[in-house]
Amino acid sequence: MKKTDNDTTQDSTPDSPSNESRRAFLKTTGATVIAAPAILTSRKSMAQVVPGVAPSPATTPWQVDLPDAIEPLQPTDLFTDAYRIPQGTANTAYGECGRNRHQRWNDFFGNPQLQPGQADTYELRVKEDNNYSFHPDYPDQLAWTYEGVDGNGQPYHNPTFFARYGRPVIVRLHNELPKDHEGFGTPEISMHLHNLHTPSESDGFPGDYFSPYKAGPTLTKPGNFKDQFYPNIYAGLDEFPKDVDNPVGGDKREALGTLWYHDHTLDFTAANASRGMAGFYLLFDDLDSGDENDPNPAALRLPSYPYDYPLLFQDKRFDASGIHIYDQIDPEGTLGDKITVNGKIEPVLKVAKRKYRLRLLNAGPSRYYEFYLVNAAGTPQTFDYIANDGNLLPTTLRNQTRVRLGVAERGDIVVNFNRYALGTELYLVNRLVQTSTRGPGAVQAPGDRVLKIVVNRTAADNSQVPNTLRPIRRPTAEEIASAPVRRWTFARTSGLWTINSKLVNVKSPAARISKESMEIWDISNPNGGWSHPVHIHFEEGHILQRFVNGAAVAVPAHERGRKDVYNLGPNERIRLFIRFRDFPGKYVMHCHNMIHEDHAMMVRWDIVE
Ligand SMILES: [Cu+2]
Repeated sequence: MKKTDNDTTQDSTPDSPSNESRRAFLKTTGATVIAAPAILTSRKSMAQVVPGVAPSPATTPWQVDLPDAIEPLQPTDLFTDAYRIPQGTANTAYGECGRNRHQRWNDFFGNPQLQPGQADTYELRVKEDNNYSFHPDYPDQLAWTYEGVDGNGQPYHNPTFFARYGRPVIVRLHNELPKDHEGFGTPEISMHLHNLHTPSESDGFPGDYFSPYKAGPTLTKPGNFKDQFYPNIYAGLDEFPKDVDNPVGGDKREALGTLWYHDHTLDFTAANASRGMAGFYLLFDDLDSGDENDPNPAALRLPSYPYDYPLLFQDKRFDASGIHIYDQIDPEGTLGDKITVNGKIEPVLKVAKRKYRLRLLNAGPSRYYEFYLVNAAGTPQTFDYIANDGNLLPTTLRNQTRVRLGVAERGDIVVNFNRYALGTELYLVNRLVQTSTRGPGAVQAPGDRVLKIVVNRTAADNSQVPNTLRPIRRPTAEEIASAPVRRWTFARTSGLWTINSKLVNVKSPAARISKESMEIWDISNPNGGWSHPVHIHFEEGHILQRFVNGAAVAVPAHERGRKDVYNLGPNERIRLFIRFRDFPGKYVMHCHNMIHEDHAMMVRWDIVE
């Protein structure tokens, strides 16, 4: 194995593309932003400057019902247009942006063009919706969302993918945002599927943003659309090749389950994701099969659709007239004080008297949560904690009462509503106090009610929650001893957010890592005032050790599986073990507090042959 330097510094130039584009943005928004913090509202044809941020106007709770079940995204036939059949190389002649060619395309499909039946094909259209409702007390307003098609052929926002290991997916992402817009966000897009084992060119790399008019620095041409290829193989394809005994390919212990997609455009991730561009991608295999009636004795038979229900939380701030606002210039951003659940403020979920799998996702931009399920008296209720960061834990954590989530972190829990009488009302509350975008404060009861749950019907239940979930491949003592150590420091430097004292440079990697190697990443937050939920793209890691102020502390039980988000609190340091496999190319690590990420706490690293 190739050794890397023990002390790597991020190789970034002062004039990074990030700085250039931020300067260009400041220029186009005019001199007023220099004098006062600018709050750009999402109201069409209005960009107002507000000298401070008042609390969002009050709302009447529990006015809107969430649907009883999540509607799966329906596939689209991509073979009807002979000029735009999915292919390995970018179809720039017919409107695709200038992406790199899909890696291993011929291994998967054996032909330059996709053949019918070889993959599940979907389309998402990123569009402006001028009549979006967060809450009936607020006016209908502008949102930017991914639009898909439901089972009735109707368009809907931010659809949920139901995908399966061994079944490749092609997503055709159309950019239909207006060229000229008012307010925050940028109409160039780059969609990241967090944290699928996705080849670089389909990873939603921040420099791969596109529109019909503009291409990011790591693309060769603008375009109307971009095809993203999700192989849905387990990580470790070269070590565990596809064969008759391993029909999917890769290491089955590496299976992912609860994933989410969101915009990842350089400098504008917080703004664009906050405007609404985020949704779920659920991935199943023969163990976590998505069928609680599965006759396969190996299947876990966890609660399944329609009792498998993803919940996406985003914090947002609204102005006095109830219009969503966000400051994309201030490096401290805007802290939301209204928590949206699947895009709605204080909604109601009506559930059947049986077990549910609830998949909780902190979709940012910057708030942390510590959720409790409480009864009407505020008493915490127990549940099983089965997956963190989308990965089924080795064993079920029973009788849990809280789920703490940094930005982008996921927690899957199973709640047994059969314990409650029909008509029982429960609440999901957030007890974590947070008053700035720098990080969370103390845990305080009773907390804010963000979702009301009403048990309103009966239903059969053949699901179970076994003690043993998915086996884990922990690194051996020999692997840990021989792995080179790479150090990354997340800090505030001259009022900006940096990694190893540098801002991001998407054009040049700060690290080149050999394919099929393994390393220990030692990441630290030497500051006392901030928290950083650190996300590493493409490969998951195992937390080996945690330190606070230099002293070793226990790794919590829910962090002892595989992770893709590593919460670095004030003066914290983490050592993690990570492998680099299968698909060379450019990837990033960044703070997933999207405000820190945009201001430019991110680093490009490459896997090289
Ligand atoms: Cu951060």
